[in-house]
Amino acid sequence: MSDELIIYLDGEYVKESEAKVSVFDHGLLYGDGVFEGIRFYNGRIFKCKEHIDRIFAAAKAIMLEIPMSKEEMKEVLIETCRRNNLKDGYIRLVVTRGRGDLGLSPTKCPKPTVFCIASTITLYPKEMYEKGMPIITAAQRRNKATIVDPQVKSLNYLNNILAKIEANRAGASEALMLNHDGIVAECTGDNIFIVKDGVIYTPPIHVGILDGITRRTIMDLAKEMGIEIYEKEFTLYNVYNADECFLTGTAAEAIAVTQVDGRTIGSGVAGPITKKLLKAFQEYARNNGEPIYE
Ligand code: PXG
Repeated sequence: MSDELIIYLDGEYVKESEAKVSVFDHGLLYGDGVFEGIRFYNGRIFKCKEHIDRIFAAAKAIMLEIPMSKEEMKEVLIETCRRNNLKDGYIRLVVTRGRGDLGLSPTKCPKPTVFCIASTITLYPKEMYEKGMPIITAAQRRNKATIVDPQVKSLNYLNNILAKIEANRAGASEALMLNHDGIVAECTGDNIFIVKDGVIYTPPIHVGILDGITRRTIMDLAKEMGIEIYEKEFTLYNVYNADECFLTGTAAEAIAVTQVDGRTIGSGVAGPITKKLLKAFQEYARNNGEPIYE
């Protein structure tokens, strides 16, 4: 058996070394495309339908017609995991405008490029879930929803990458991004939650954030547990003075933040609500999802 990954690319399953995209692909030339990052746990694709719905919605927003049905896309996700014999890992699904010419116009791109990678995932170290992580606020603001709406998980992540560079330079793992009005939006690849007096708050979509699938799952789990949770605008003041703060995302699941811009959050370690939600999330994620192997 080859130790190369098997990649889905435009209708075929090919070896990683043969999975090549044109230098004329507008995904590369202009960041013209959309993507998803999806986890699979214990042989099941987590929130498979939600991720497929989200990429179709993003494609619709940028007027990109995905050349397959949602059902066919589900089969691609499943088959890519199967061909690589994977039970736990991470899927990267990408749809670009396709190969065109050197002009901007998508009319020169007759066929979107679709590829899917299923691989393993590098996680944050385990201790970080106990100790929590330090983050910083980036000077870089989150894209305004009236420019390119952050709800579109597009191939243009420069905004977030610039914020990530600020985090790296400050020795932090993540950067918190504010919107144009200074309202807390999200991190570069995670949504943010704070806890105050037993109540959870997370920014609403309209401040300009990705409608995270982990975010929705955590909101549902909190409601089921009877914890009050609201989508509400807040500022850095509320973050600095929160009892707990945590981030959610496909890769991180739910991870505590214990320092923001040098201010210690709450007790300085992962708080009880964060820990309870992470446990519930992990339990839920390992027992729900689209089966890969029948
Ligand atoms: N906000 C942004 C801007 C994201 O890109 C999330 C929130 C969390 O959404 P989900 O649906 O995953 O709960 C994301 C998703 C990475 C990486 O390498 C992160 C994402 C996507 C791909 C890679 O950190 N984040």
